[in-house]
Amino acid sequence: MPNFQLSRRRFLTGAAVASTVPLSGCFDFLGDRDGTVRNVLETANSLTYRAQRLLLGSDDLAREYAASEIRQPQRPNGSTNPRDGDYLALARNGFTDYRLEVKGLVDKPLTLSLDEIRAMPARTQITRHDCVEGWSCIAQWTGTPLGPLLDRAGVKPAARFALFECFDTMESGFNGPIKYYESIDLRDARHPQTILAYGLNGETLPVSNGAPLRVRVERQLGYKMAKFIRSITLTDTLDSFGKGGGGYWEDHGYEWFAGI
Ligand SMILES: Nc1nc2c(c(=O)[nH]1)N[C@H]1C(S)=C(S)[C@@H](COP(=O)(O)O)O[C@H]1N2
Ligand SMILES: [Mo]
Repeated sequence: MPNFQLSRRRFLTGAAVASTVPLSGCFDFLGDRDGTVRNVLETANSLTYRAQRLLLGSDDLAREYAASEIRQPQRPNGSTNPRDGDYLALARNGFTDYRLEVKGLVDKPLTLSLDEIRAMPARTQITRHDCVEGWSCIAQWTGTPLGPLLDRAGVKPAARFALFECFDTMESGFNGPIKYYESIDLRDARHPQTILAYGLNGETLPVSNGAPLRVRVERQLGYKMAKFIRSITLTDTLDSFGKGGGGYWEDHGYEWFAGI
């Protein structure tokens, strides 16, 4: 990333912190990113989504790393082995019968096989995954950029969010199993590093990390990056999904916008 952008962001970040609430500890996103996870949480809680959006801009790239900086496997977290029958049936077949559905506020709903998705433009990036629990991993992700895929479906002007529905059950609710879901705004959906990943560290994405498809949203925390994606719905409201928080963990109190 060019230097002037870095210093612009550093300046703006500092200014915003000074003008809102006092935060403790290191707050340097650039110099000491490893120390920021806990502060990131404070940030997400303290600054409004709108303010973070202004600071981060729409298309600044998350830092990318060299292959030599991959020091450990991507640590599987959350659901690592879905037991849902429909998922197990697909997994048994190596996901040849898998179809990604793209639906909702689109001109042309899509049903895409993995082969079709792998034939689309691909992007490989080495990035750092920050989990809200306080650990990070650097890994190489390969997938197809989400923006052009959405263009294929033709997103209607009223759409504001891309919502991911997943195969894995988190708990049983009154009306049946409650499955993982997540959502991002269209700005993040169209960000150049937002990909539907099917490859991890040069291999096929394993079940434990979200096979056959998981999203990478590199400027947000790990819980935003839905694994085991079965569909993407374009929507103008998050109210009609789960408890309306926009994601499984958001419905349990996490912030919807988890910028880092
Ligand atoms: N479907 C689904 N997606 C999910 C989760 C999950 O439990 N189910 N956990 C989230 C959390 S909290 C993290 S940190 C990452 C973990 O991704 P990894 O297993 O590839 O490290 O996935 C996120 N996406
Ligand atoms: Mo996480």
